[in-house]
Amino acid sequence: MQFVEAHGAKIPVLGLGTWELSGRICSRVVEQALRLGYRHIDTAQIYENEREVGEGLRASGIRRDDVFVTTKVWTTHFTPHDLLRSAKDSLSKLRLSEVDLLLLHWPNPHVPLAETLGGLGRVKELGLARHIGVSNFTVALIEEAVKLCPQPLVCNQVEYHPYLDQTKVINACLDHGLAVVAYSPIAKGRAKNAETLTRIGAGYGKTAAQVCLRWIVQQDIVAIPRTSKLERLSENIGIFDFELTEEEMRAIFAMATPKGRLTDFGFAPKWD
Ligand code: 1BO
Repeated sequence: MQFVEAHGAKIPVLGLGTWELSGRICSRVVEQALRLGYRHIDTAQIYENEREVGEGLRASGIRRDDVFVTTKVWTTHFTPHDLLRSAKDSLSKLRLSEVDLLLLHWPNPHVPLAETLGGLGRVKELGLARHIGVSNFTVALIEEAVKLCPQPLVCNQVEYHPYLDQTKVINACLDHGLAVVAYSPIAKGRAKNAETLTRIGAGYGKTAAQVCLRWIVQQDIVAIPRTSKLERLSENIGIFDFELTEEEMRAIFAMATPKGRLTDFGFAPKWD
């Protein structure tokens, strides 16, 4: 497995997203993913599946230190006191003594960012998270956060797939040494039927989804596709034995459309 490095963090370039996975399915998918070679699992407090993610981790038999585990704090816990309590609660559900990466899940304009970042830094100082970062931060918020945060932020996790041009936010992350982690990397399944991806994949004996994920990791961006289907786990990890040409990369960049964003919650910040 390849890694993306940022401020001392070594993040496996392919991970398993667990948004909307729950119960027995969640623990089985996590266990199976780890057995297949995944070494990066992404969860969040708001997904309400940290307990099952921890169960899958233990059932896999893979050593804790060999797996990169990310969780996220929800916006309602952004005061330093709540943030610390929330991180401890996540660890207790996961049955871990620390996570590899703890993220602020979405910006919350109602709590001063300096306060929240101070609290996040404190969680790291206490050894409850090896690294800290953010998710769904716009360019303006990244600029503000890197100035205010007492510790280096190692990533910004954002929606990213061929239909969504994220050049501005990606460049802002790179300017400050943050890794980019792509959620919904197959565009919630839409990319599976894309003509451009299917055509390119035919030349390599790969599916459209595999070409899509390859396009992301070939940009040194971490992809965390979610699936509840065991056969898709193997498909999604089968992207390390071929390489897209520059022309193919460009053809996929050309798929972006102005209305490509799929995740648009009412509380989300206004994107640049
Ligand atoms: C509300 C959860 C969005 C994906 O992390």
